[in-house]
Amino acid sequence: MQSSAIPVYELDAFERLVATSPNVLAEHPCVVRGFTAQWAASRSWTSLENLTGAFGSFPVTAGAPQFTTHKHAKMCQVKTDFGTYLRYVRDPDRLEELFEGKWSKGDASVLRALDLPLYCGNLRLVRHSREKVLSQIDPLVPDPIEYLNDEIPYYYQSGNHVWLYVSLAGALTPLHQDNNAVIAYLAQLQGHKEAILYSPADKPHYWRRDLGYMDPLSPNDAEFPSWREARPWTASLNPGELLIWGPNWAHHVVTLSNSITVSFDIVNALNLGAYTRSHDWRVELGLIARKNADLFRARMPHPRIRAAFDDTEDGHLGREVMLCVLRDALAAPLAERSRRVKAEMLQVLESA
Ligand SMILES: O=C(O)CCC(=O)C(=O)O
Ligand SMILES: [Fe+2]
Repeated sequence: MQSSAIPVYELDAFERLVATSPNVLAEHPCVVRGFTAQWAASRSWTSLENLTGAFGSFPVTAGAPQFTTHKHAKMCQVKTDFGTYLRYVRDPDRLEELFEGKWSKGDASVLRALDLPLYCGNLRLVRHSREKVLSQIDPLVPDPIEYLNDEIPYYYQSGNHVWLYVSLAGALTPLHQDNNAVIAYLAQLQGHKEAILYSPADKPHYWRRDLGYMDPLSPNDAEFPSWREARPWTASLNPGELLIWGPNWAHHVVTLSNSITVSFDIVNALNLGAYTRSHDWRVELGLIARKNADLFRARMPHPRIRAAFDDTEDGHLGREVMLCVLRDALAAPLAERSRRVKAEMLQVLESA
């Protein structure tokens, strides 16, 4: 299908659009200009030296491509720390020396043959100091986009929802959907990227359960015979621009010039039900509960929680913990907005 250029708005025009059409992100992604300039991160996170000082010791992996979403895709990967990854970004020719003994998939010679740079996309920024990190990207969303993140129990623990991407020209994030049906944005602080997005309604044409996602730059006719029926929505992303998309939109992102990007995940009225029905946060919450079993058992002395701890399925434990937290919260006085969110989550979870 004919591709569509993702519409570009100045911040005030985008804010008027969202005010009159709150569900616009379900219709199409948007590029917004003039939002990130107000962030402290536009200055503090655009220096690799600052980033090394703030996050250099955090453990990460870096892959080429960032991860794979097709059964037959090849990949290289190293286990390292963010500071070492940033040294690689400064000087990619130090590949062999920096990652000696760190390869979990492939090695330096396979990587050179793949002709893709390593790309780290799993820095867990918010696990350690949420306020310090969120204050750098304040305000978190353009007015009047609503976000209910803070009303969702364990939101920032049961999933990574703030991402910092530092990437070399050529770095690839293959086509995928984000976990937990979040609304998400890419805020470009430095360098350029090119993104191709597809509506969830077109998914039968670009995804197969047995294979995964197609490559939008080189669709395989035999594997995805109806790929022409899927409409690609395209945008090039320049410094100071924000690309925002609705729940379950698939995206493929190529870094065109050395780049720094912040990504943030949003839950609001558009996707609270889909978020609640997702499996990903349940598994993470179940794992947190298992790691802190004594604390969770003591706080939630219920037979169903006890039984869920004996169940081997982390997602089941996560769901039971959430049910318990929601019921306890709703039994006490709550602000109206918080009550509304938790009541909807409880209703969705009880009926699923
Ligand atoms: O910027 C990229 O390379 C991809 C980012 C992405 O997929 C995301 O933030 O959801
Ligand atoms: Fe993504």
